[in-house]
Amino acid sequence: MIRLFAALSIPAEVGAALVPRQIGIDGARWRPLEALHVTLRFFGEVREDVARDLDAELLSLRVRPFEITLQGAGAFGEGPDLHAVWAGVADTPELTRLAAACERAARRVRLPVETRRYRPHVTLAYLRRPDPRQAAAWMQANNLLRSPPILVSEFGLFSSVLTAEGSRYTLEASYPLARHGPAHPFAAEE
Ligand code: 3AM
Repeated sequence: MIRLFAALSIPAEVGAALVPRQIGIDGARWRPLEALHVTLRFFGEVREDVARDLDAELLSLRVRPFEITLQGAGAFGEGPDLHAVWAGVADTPELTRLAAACERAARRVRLPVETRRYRPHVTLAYLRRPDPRQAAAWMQANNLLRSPPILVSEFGLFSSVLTAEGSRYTLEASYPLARHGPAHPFAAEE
């Protein structure tokens, strides 16, 4: 079994501008620069043969490159349940369509349907019972965050391994938008 998700990587220079914002909440597990991403679809624990099918489905998606802009800041959960703070993504229909295409790919390989609404974001920290005043102050201080436009010309399939320091992600395959090339490890095993 392999724990997989599809995501957009954040360019290093955009990520580097987020790092200075990773302060001000005691006990927060701030995510390292290399882990910053916009999840398109979390697939969960997947059998290797299903992963190969999923890889083929993602490879067959036909989506044109587009731009996204990171905008605003927010949190998942409320009060004692507040468990993550993130940078938001400005409304982008193309991004919603790409996420929906990943959802359809997941359904074609018979993974369980995702019922939650897609809310694109870049998780900056995971939290456990943070001081609510610190969390509120962080959101207020970062609410005007806005990145330059980010060209999305590919997306990735990442594996995730849980470690003591948090999840460690590995890029397993990448899928150029518009025209898809080779070099896909799951397909190569066939
Ligand atoms: O995009 P972020 O970093 O917020 O929270 C996990 C992370 O999201 C999420 O998938 C991303 C890569 O691990 N994730 C983990 N378990 C999940 C689940 N059961 C989940 N998303 C939905 N359902």
